[in-house]
Amino acid sequence: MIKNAILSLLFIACVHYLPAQPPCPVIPLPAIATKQSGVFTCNAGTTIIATRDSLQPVARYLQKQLQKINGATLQIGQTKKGSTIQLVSKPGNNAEGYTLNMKPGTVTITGHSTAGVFYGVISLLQLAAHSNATTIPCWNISDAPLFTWRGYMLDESRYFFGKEKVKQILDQMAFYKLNKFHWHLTDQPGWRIEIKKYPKLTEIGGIGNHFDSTAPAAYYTQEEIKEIVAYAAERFITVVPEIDMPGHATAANRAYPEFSGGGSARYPEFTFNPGYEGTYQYLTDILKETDALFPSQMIHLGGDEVSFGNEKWLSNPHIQNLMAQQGLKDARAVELYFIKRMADTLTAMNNKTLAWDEVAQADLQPKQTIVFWWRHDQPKQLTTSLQKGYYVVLCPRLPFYFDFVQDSAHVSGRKWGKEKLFNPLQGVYNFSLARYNIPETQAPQVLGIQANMWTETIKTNKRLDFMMYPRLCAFAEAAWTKPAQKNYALFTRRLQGHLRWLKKQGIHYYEPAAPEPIH
Ligand code: TNX
Repeated sequence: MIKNAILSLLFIACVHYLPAQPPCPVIPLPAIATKQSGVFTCNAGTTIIATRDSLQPVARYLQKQLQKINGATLQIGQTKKGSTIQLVSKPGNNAEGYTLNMKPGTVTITGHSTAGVFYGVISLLQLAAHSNATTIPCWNISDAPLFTWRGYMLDESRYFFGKEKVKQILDQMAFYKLNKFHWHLTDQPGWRIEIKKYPKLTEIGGIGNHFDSTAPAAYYTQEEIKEIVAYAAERFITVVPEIDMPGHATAANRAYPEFSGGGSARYPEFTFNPGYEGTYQYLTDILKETDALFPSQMIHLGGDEVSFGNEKWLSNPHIQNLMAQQGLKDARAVELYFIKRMADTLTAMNNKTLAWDEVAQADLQPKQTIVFWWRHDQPKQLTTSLQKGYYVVLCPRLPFYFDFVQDSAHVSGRKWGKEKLFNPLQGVYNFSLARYNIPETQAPQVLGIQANMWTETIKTNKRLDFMMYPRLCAFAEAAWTKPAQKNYALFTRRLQGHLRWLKKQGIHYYEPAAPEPIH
C-alpha cells in the first residue's frame, strides 16, 4: 500500500516536472503536433526522395525553398547516403491532409494527395525557417484543413502592383497554406487583362488608377497571366479571375462606349448595357479568352453594387424593349436577367459562376454557382444563397476586408459605421462559422472563407504589406485550424518567429505589440 502510494506520488511529481511541450511554431496550427527529441540535420548531404514521378515538382519546390532558407542545396534522388526526406503519397480521407514524421536521420512526409504532400513540405519549411541554419527540431504532425476554400483576393484595378508583387503574394499564400487567389482585374479605374479581340480594353481601359487617372496603361498580357497561373499552380493555388459586370465597368466603357449602359453623377458610365444584344456577344468573347487563360474553370462575374450607377437603364430604349419582351418590372429584374444570362454562358463554357452576394436572388444553377457573401450587415443574402442550394464562400467585410484598418488609431483605411468598427488581428483570428447559425444540412455548401484586399487606400507595396501582415497569418489559421484548437494568446506567441521571418524577407508588417501610431 505505502509503496504504491509513494510510487504514484513519484509518478505525479515526474509528470509535473516534465518540461511542457513548446507551442508548435507552424501557422496555421496543425491538428496534432508533438515535439520529438533530437534535431534533423538538413544539409548538402541530405537527399529528397520522391516516391512517385508526380511528386517531383514538390521535391523541387522543397529543394528550392530550403536553399533560400538555409543555403544548403539538397540532392533529389533515390539513393540514401546521408539524411533523407521521403515524400510519399497515399490516398486518405481529406485530400489535403498529411503526416510529417521527423527523426534525426529521416523525415517522412505522407500526403493524402500531391497537395497533401505539399502541405507537409510547407510545415517542414516553416520549422526550418524558425530554426537556425541546418538543424531542425523534430516534430510529428498529423494534419488536415478545416475548409477547402482558403482564399485571398487582390484588387489590381484600383492599383496595379504588377507581376513580381503578385508572385511574392503567392509565395506567402503558399507558406500559409492558402489555396485560392481571387484576382480582381477589372473595375472603375482600370482594365488589367489583355483581351486580343478588344485591344482597346487595355490600351485605353488600362490607363489610370484610383489615385491618378492619367497613369500609363498598366495590365497583364496573356503571356504574363499564363506565367502567374503556372507559378500559382506550382504552389497548389488556383487562380480565379474576376471580370466585374454589369456594374464597375467604367474602364471598359472608356474603351468601348458602345456597350455602356450609363452611370450616375457619382459613378459615370458605370454599367454595361443589358438591353443591347451586342453586349452579350462582346462579354461572351471576353469570357472566352479569359476561360482559355485560367484552368480553374471558374470565373467571377462580380455582380456587385449595380444600383450605384444604373439610373439610366429605365430611360434607355434598348432596355425598355428588353423589359417589355421579357416582362421585367424594374432595374433589379433587369440586373438578375443579365446575371442569369451570363451565368448560362459560363455554364456552356464549362465554367462555374462565381459572384458577389447581390446575385443571391437570381435564378442560377445550384451546383454551378458560388456566392461570395460580403455584406455582413445583410445576413439574408447568406441565408437565401444557402436555401437556394448555392455554394458559398464567406468573406464578410467584418472581419475579412483587409482595406479596413487594424488599429483604432489608424486613419487611412476604412472603418465601418458610426461605431467606426475595424478589423484588428484578433477579430480576423477569432472568426468562427458558429457565429452564423448555419443549419447542419446546409453546412456542406460552405466551401470556406476569403480575405479581400481592396486598394482604394493602398498605392505602395509597403502599405499593401502593412495591411496584409500579419492579418494573413491570423486568417490562415481561421481557414485551416478547427475553432476548438485556436487560442489567440498562444497564436501571438507563435507569431513572433513568423514576424522575424517576414522581416528577413523584406516584408513590411503591422507590429501588434508596438503599433505604429498613425498609418
Ligand atoms: C465594396 S466588396 C466593393 C468594392 C470596394 C470595397 C471597399 C464589393 C463586392 N464591392 O468595390 O472596393 O467595398 O471596401
